[in-house]
Amino acid sequence: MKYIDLRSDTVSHPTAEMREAMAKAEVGDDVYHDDPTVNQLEADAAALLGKEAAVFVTSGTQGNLCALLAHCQRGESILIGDTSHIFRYEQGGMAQLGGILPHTLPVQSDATLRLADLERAINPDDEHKPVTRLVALENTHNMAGGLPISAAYTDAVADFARRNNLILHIDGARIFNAAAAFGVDVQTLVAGADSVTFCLSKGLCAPAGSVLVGEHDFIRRARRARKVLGGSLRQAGILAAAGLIALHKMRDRLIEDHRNAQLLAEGLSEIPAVDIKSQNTNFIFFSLADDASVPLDAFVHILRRDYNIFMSPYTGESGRIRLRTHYWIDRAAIAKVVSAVSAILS
Ligand code: TLP
Repeated sequence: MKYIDLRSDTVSHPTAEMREAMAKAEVGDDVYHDDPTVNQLEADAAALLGKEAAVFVTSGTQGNLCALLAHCQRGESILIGDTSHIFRYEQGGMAQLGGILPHTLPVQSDATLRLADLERAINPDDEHKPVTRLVALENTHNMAGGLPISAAYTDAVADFARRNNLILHIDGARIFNAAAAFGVDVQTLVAGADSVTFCLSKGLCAPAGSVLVGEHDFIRRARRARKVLGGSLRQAGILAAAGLIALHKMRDRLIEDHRNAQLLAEGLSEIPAVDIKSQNTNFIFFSLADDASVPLDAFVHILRRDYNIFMSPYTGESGRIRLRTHYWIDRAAIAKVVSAVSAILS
């Protein structure tokens, strides 16, 4: 890449190996379950996460929506973090298209929901109230600065869900970053979940696509939801071929992105006008000191115009800049970013 794009890990491009595999992919019509490459991806994804079945979806947003539509009836409610991606950044698809009511709870600084809050939020069997059907967690948590949540916490929520007859869904868009951060097998992070969405196209570099996993019957309903959302692709094996490489060859290197994020945060923190707010997994948040030589918008503009470095002010939290490391951000890029930021702010 001629530019250095730190706006998100979603900007990562497919690798040369992915492009080659895509060109050679064996394909069929996936609506007939006839695409061998999609079938392989779904089987491998289900096995890797320790679930019965999987469905390839176009995006994380679609995976989460298919899950909610397959789990819940219209008029039912779900318990979900107030800063979760599903609630904040998926256009309220659950309500818009599924008639599902989000009951939001405060996300704690460690990216968890308090069990006591969950307990209190369950509606009693009362004809005035929507039926509480599901709990949704997010791992890693985007708005909490990319914090991973532990297997022990997820198990506790799963246990709570089982005791209360609730379903547990995990938005695991970056679940492999969480697994890398804790150094655990991904199965331990999702063991108690009924369903998990994860993305092939963020840190794992595939050009598009996510996977939703769960029990056979749930996946059958989720496939129906995918169809009505217009997400059933035909020769999707072209995309699944890149997804297979993402799944099998890109997970183990995510820890490198985390180390690079740490290095970048360390480098930036030595610049007096930079205030690092947090660094977790592949995320960094920082702000500029009040007396910085340029305001934030101008800073972002100059970085792009003069250095080909892309950063974006985080819309959710004004005054902050969010950076993400990924496959295409290497040590040389980090050095360039630190020196450009230093030059602009000196
Ligand atoms: N997040 C994107 C933007 O939408 C904000 C990003 O750049 O981080 N769950 C989580 C936790 C996510 O961060 C995202 C994408 C999604 C779901 C949705 O995935 P896509 O973009 O594939 O629909």
